[in-house]
Amino acid sequence: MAGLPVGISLPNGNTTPGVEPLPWAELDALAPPEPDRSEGPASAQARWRPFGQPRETVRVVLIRDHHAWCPYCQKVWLWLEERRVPYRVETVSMVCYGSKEAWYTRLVPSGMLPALVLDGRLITESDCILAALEEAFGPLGARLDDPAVQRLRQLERDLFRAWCGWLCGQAPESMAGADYDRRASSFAAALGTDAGGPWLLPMFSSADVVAIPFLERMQASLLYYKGYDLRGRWPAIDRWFRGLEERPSWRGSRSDHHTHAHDLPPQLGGCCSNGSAEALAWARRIDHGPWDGLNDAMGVAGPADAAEALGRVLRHRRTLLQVRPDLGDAALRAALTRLATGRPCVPPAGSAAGLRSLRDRICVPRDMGVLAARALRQALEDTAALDGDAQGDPLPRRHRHDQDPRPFRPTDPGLPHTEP
Ligand SMILES: N[C@@H](CCC(=O)N[C@@H](CS)C(=O)NCC(=O)O)C(=O)O
Repeated sequence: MAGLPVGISLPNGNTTPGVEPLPWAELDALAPPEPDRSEGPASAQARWRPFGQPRETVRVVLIRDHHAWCPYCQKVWLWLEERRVPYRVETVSMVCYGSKEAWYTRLVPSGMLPALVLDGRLITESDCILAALEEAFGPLGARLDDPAVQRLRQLERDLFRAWCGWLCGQAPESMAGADYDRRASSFAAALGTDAGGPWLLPMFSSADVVAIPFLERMQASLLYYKGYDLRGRWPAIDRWFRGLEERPSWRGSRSDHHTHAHDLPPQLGGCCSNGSAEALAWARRIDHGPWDGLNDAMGVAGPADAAEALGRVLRHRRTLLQVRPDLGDAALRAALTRLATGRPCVPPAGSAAGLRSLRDRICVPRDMGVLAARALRQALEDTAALDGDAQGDPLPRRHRHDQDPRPFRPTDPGLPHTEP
């Protein structure tokens, strides 16, 4: 009976044509083949990025966290992509969502990320890593020790400290908010005056790269917890983000607001909402959708984004159904049918909570790109809504063990042979 139209009763009593959940074989046929991610735009799923060089000549191994939550890792990752330095990737757990792999703590006893191996030499601390990369491969735009870059770096670090103080509730709300706003004004002024835009210096450079991961997290978290729209408030910062949205390095390494709103609390020891009407409205939109056009200029998710999401879920469907028994086979197929065909598809009764649990656990960019994730969140939500209002189990705030990567990477060998 797969694919046959069925009547769906809407809350207003009308009926709309829908389809029955497609069988796995038909969904598989609709998914694109897994692309070669070693070339083309940056991707969190790529393990090799040789940039046209023979693999045996690759001198760099980047060790970052599995879920791409670590901003210091993203800083190095962006630099490698922008400078087109060939590299290989290894991934490791962060303590908030898993246990550190033994090979990594043997290599880096503190377990801190990122680490980089350059010509067999281990380097830790993201600033030391960038300095070593610059030494070996040349600068990305202005040099890191250029006084102009140092001055801009200071602005970003001041903004970072003000962000932590405000978001984590370390200072009284109104003082901390005003302090952040003042620092954001200085950052926006540097973008507006020094360069003529959109970048911090006349050319895109390391000055931009070191700021990107932190401003990305500020934008998401301040909307969600404080109702403060960094892009909306400062046109020069919005222009900078619009420029970044065109760059494959950022499109492939960036996260989305939902992922950050829920990955930051365990990393920072908690994020405090100010409970304002704006914060609550943004939080509702980020958590419950609609996600298309949410606070950026990325455009709306199209068929290629839906196909990306479909392919990614199909690849992991067996593990997903094992680790989330609340998500039944037919319910998942119903949501994927919606995603693939755009047609409403009624899930089995009682599946809304399981579908929404999965909606809340899509992790960008680990699982897929921003637009693909929007398409999938929407398909899961739209399908759940046909069953009812039940929400999924709440996301934990002190840890994210619900994101344990091990079931998805059973044979990951890591880097056991690298010498410190
Ligand atoms: N100063 C360090 C900071 C790196 C850092 O704080 N890394 C965090 C992740 S964002 C970490 O590895 N924490 C251990 C963990 O979460 O497992 C650098 O710039 O590399």
